[in-house]
Amino acid sequence: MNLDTLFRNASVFLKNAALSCAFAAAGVPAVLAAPAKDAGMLQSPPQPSGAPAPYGATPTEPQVQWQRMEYYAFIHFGLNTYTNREWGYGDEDPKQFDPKKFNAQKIVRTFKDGGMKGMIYTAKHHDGFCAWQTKSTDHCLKKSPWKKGKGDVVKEFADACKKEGIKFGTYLSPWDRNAKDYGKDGYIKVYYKQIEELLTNYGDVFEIWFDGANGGDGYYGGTREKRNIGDAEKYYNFEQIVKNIRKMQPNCVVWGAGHYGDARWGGSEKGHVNYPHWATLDTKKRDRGGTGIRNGDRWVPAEGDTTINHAGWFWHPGQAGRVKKPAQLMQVWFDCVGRGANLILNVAANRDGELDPADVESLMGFKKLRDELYAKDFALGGKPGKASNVRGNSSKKFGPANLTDGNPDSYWATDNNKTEASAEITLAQKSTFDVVRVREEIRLGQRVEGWALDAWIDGKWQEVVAGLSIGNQAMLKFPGGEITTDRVRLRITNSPASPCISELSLFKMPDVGDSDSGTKIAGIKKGKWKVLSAPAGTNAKDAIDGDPKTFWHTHATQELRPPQSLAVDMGEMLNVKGFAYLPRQDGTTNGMTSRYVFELSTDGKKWAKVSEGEFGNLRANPVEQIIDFAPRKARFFRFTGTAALDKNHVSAAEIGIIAD
Ligand code: FUL
Repeated sequence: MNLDTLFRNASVFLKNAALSCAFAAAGVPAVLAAPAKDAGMLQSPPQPSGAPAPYGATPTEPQVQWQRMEYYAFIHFGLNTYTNREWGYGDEDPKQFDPKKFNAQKIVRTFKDGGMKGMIYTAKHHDGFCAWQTKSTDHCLKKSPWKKGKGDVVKEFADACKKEGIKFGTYLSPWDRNAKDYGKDGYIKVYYKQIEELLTNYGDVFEIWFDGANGGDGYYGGTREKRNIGDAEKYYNFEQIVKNIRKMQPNCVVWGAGHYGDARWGGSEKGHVNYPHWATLDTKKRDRGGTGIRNGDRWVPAEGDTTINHAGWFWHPGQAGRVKKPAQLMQVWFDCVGRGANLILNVAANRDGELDPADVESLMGFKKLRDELYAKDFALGGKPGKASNVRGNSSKKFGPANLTDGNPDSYWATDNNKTEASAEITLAQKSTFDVVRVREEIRLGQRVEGWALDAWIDGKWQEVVAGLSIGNQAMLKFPGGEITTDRVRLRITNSPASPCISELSLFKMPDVGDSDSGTKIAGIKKGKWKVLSAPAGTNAKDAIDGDPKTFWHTHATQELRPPQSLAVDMGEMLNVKGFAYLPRQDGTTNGMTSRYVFELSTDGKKWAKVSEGEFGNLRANPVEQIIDFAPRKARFFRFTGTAALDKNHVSAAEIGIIAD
């Protein structure tokens, strides 16, 4: 399905749907092109005299400082932690929230030890439960047994961040499946109040997240209905929200918020962004966030988001074996931070309020690999050699020595008409490396579109790697592997404006170890399984063949609309405790099941319903869903998809069974 159809058909908006709507909207006033420099907002240091004019859209200073953070934590922790859900319906009882061992400082210290520069806490997710002492709703901690209703998770995290010296940020879902007025004017007041509380009572907030998943069914004060809000940007009035935020916290980076925000989604929940990668968006063109828009009129850099555990954003029982390995996280690092975006990595807290040991182990393994990668910058302190051009002949201000001085604020620049340029660096000694990182002085815009690194090998210059965009940084591994040399040359091959390059670094890639995905299909072996019944002409076997690439879908000659069922004979009586649904993995959401019914039987005739519910967030994060229930003897199971995300059929890559 193409993206346009996706945006049109989605009944639940994607996190960036607000963005896409914004781009479609005509007549956006030019004044919105760049975030206004509000009172109290950090100001960029002055450029040296004779500096090049900025090219295109440029960042505010808070955006520059934010991009330099590179990496911070996400922590999903709320009522969903206790219900094994990714998206709570809004009717969950706050009494379930009772983390017996929650220690914010221990968690924050773990993040800090993992090299994270901050953390963002889900103060309220789509289910509407507020994990702070709010006056805006009673669907909050006041009704939880934890600390006798007097606890405040937001405060504990914010205070712990201050103590540990990392930054605190917050996520406040606009979509609220609990609020009775959601979709009406009344909710907007409630929501503004929540923003105000979070931004005025807890000290500095470095980033606030406005997720784009909006509208759909929910509890909504007991009405249990579907509510659509139309244009999210208009309904929430993000223009006003951002104005309010600037007054309360002028240095807070606003994530999402249609075309009023300061930072954008990276386009998938796998953490990576595309290459080339642009920090700009355009008020009139669409982009899912992964690439950005070259020469767009607004500076809105990307943040790649992913979760360390394959189980989802919230903690789920049995997730210990499903953690991403350090080697995989390293790949995400290169494909996100190495392309100029920031990385937000989720590590969920469990029902005790602690991080899962397997997640922490991987987090630390990942840190170790990055430490090894950055242990030595072979270019640092390197001596400048021949440069094709230095701006105004002023080596002190704009010479290539700035490339290797370790100071991201100084840069090598050329005269205005010299858009193709090169600069040589002699290294302190002959060195072996296989990674290069370059940075632009982004305060002057994202300029370069093509560059290459040459090395002096066997008595001549040889190109070892070529890149496209740079922006905050471009970090590339050499396709031909490591090289040994004491002379390199940076060549700017394509740039509409004179280049302003602030850093050139050279690193040696560590041995990252096992890069096996760590994703195993859950459940018992399916050797004896046979399809008992399925809609005629559909490839039901593909849902139980153990191969995640093949999938069953009820789209034979025509679409067979939900509900559609698949019944399986497992060949023996088992004590069944749960089931797993792996959505199709081919990048398409057609027939992806958003609601299901699951039944068991001892004879294949009489069925008992053991579970019914929703798979939340599959559109953005199509990972395996594991649903557990009270154990029950059965030889047969029946899976029914009762609603689909897109198109009118049901699909499944694998159905698994959790049994003794
Ligand atoms: C998504 C949400 O719907 C997920 O539940 C999660 O919070 C993720 C970070 O963003 O859009």
